[in-house]
Amino acid sequence: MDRRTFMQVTGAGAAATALITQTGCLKYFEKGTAQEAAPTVVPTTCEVCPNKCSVLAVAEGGVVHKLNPNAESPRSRGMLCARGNAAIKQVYDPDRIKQPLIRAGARGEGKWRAVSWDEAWDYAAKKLSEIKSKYGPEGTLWSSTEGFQEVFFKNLGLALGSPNIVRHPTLCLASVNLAYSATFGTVPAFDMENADYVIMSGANRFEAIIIPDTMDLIGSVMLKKAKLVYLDPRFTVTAAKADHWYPIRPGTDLAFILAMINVIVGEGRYDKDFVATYTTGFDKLSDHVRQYTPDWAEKETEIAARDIVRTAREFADAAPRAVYYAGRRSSWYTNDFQMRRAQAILNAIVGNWDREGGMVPNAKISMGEYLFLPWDDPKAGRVDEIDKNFPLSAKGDGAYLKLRENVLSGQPYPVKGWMVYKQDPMNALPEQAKTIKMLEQMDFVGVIDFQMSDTAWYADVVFPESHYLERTDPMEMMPGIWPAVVYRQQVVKPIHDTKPNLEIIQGLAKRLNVSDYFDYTMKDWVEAQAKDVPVENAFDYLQKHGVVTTGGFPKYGTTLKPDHRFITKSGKIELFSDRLQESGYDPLPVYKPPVEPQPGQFRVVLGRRAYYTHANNTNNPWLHEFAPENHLWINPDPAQRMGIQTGDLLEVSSKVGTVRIKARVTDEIRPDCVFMLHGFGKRSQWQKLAYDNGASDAQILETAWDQVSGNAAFHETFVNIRKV
Ligand SMILES: Nc1nc2c(c(=O)[nH]1)N[C@H]1C(S)=C(S)[C@@H](COP(=O)(O)OP(=O)(O)OC[C@H]3O[C@@H](n4cnc5c(=O)[nH]c(N)nc54)[C@H](O)[C@@H]3O)O[C@H]1N2
Ligand SMILES: Nc1nc2c(c(=O)[nH]1)N[C@H]1C(S)=C(S)[C@@H](COP(=O)(O)OP(=O)(O)OC[C@H]3O[C@@H](n4cnc5c(=O)[nH]c(N)nc54)[C@H](O)[C@@H]3O)O[C@H]1N2
Ligand code: SF4
Ligand SMILES: [Mo]
Repeated sequence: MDRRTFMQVTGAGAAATALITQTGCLKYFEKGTAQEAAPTVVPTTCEVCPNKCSVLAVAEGGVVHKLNPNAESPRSRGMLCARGNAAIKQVYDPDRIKQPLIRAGARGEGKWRAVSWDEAWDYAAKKLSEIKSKYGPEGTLWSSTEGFQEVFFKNLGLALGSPNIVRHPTLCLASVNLAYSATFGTVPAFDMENADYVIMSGANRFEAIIIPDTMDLIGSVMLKKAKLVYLDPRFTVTAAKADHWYPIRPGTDLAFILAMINVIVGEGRYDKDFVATYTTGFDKLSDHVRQYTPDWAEKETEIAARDIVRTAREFADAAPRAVYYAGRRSSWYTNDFQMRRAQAILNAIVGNWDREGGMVPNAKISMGEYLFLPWDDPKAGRVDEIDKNFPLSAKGDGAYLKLRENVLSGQPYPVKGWMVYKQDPMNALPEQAKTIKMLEQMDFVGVIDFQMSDTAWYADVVFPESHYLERTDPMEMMPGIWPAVVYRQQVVKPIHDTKPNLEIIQGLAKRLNVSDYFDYTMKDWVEAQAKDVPVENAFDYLQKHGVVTTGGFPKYGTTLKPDHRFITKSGKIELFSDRLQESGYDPLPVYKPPVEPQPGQFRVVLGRRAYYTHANNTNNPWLHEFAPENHLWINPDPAQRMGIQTGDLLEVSSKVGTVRIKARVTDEIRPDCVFMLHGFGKRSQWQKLAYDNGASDAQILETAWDQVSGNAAFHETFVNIRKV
């Protein structure tokens, strides 16, 4: 497909509808299904973001020609977004990593020696073994982001005896997950399709695509005219589709929510039966929120008290078909947990739990499991000392920023080997200078990626994984309102000397004497998984269809029985939480005002646009057409005062770094904030389109984290700006 055709089908063409243009979504292939597909069509699963949309890949002569959506998926339905479509370009990127590489110059210098797989494995295993003998297995760190083959990577770290597995949640959604778990004992889904009233704090669903929520919102908000109230210091595409957009003062959403609770409780608009039957701590909540009046919240949020009162009344009246949507990336502020918990409490008191158009416990369908040899628990504690620092958080995922601090200080013990899978810590962590320091103090760094990320650029060994279109992965059960099992299978043979992660891990395991734990093939693994999938000849079915679901969803009300025990300490929905109190945290959300920028300073806020995933595909030439570089969004008021015009080159400095980036003067952002898109200003020269193009937000963002979950707090950075 040429560029012009791509732009047309993915919605950038002039003929596309307004919605498609803005979301970058592709909805025109609704009727393509696996059964109708020609023999060269392989059902598989997209790997370009966490959504895992179902794909029908069209290949001929070992070349992928086109990716179409697979409408059999109850989750992604007939949608494959611009990023998903453009994955073809990743396969045929001339600057991909084509064979294993060993560093030949200084770290970050970009000098490489192409080597055989044996040499790469031998070299890495020798280094990891040396580190293990000198510092113990805890001297090795294993960091990764979600993906269907992530399990093998994590397992190698665990089989070696390292407690130091660190995953992406504390850069992404750890605080929201913990807040809902602390309240309901679980993290629910939101029935956006059937909701009549939706409030969103900066969950930019028409650009930051989450399926099925994005498609459900298109249905409910755009077609059925459900009411959408959207709070964001930026005017996003979601703001454009909302009934009310409030450019809230950053960091004050908790004040807005507490004032809503104040109105709903004060006016007796909560669901009294539900609160009495299913929750605990209402009286304490009621006393607690008395101080948080709408007039008080107006001063904090800059949203008029009358608008807060109206929103509270409308929300309570629309309940249970009303949701305060949880959002996904909750790595914002240092009090993020409490802000998300207040949302959970607000949802609880209007009784939208497990109701159509409300919040729904995530449903699952069954899937088998391959039983591999278990290993002993690691002897050492985690280097991030998570038990001590974040006693309530998910232990297995670690706390990334605290971990980096401890590794840098060598406390409580040295960590000298770092293996990275499907992650780019150089860009995903704030304060890049610290990440570089951490890379530099390692005796060994190994990266498994399909392209030369900034982190790979600083590695000692780079293991090229085959692209998702070139490999078969484990199946995955995607829980939700419409749960499904999805399968990723090879569409074309690898075009370079690359391997799937399982084989990369097995090569290392053999040399590290832990092969026994990896004594299986991908086929063994997926066959075991397919065994319990509730469809006849499940393996065969998944090969033909790529996705399995069962009828009977959505299911509402399964937990609405007065004797239902929620997985909380009290067995009820905890408005007041003893567990939080016992751990030294506020048992009810207490508002603390955000830190203010000094005069002349701006707060940096982050967010997605529809055409890029993180720092992952800013080098994709098709996507590059949508946004060839990033700009600093700045409001016309300060811009005028500072004599800044669109296109002017700016120097942007925080306490930890300085970048240069061009201005975009726009009233789509508050005067006290600036915004830039992630994934530009790369250091890796192999990513030609993103290298030294625009600026990297990771270089100026400061290190801060949420107190309860340890989640990164990415919106706590203030910058000074100067025209160059
Ligand atoms: N500054 C800043 N930091 C952020 C964010 C932000 O917006 N701004 N967002 C945060 C959030 S919400 C998240 S989830 C994290 C995401 O952080 P990361 O997980 O680091 O995100 P990506 O940029 O997608 O990087 C993934 C890397 O995996 C590689 N990759 C992709 N597919 C495959 C594959 O199939 N196999 C292998 N081996 N490698 C693959 C890509 O080439 C890329 O180098 O970042 C967080 N950090
Ligand atoms: N196209 C695309 N889609 C994606 C991804 C992607 O990379 N690209 N990544 C996926 C992943 S891993 C994630 S985690 C999700 C993230 O999806 P979202 O959770 O929607 O997160 P962001 O897009 O980062 O949007 C955050 C918004 O919050 C606003 N904001 C900043 N501060 C405040 C504040 O104080 N109050 C309020 N109310 N708003 C504020 C920002 O301006 C921004 O618009 O998207 C997923 N979908
Ligand atoms: S939303 Fe787009 S990038 Fe993400 S899985 Fe679906 S098609 Fe792929
Ligand atoms: Mo994320």
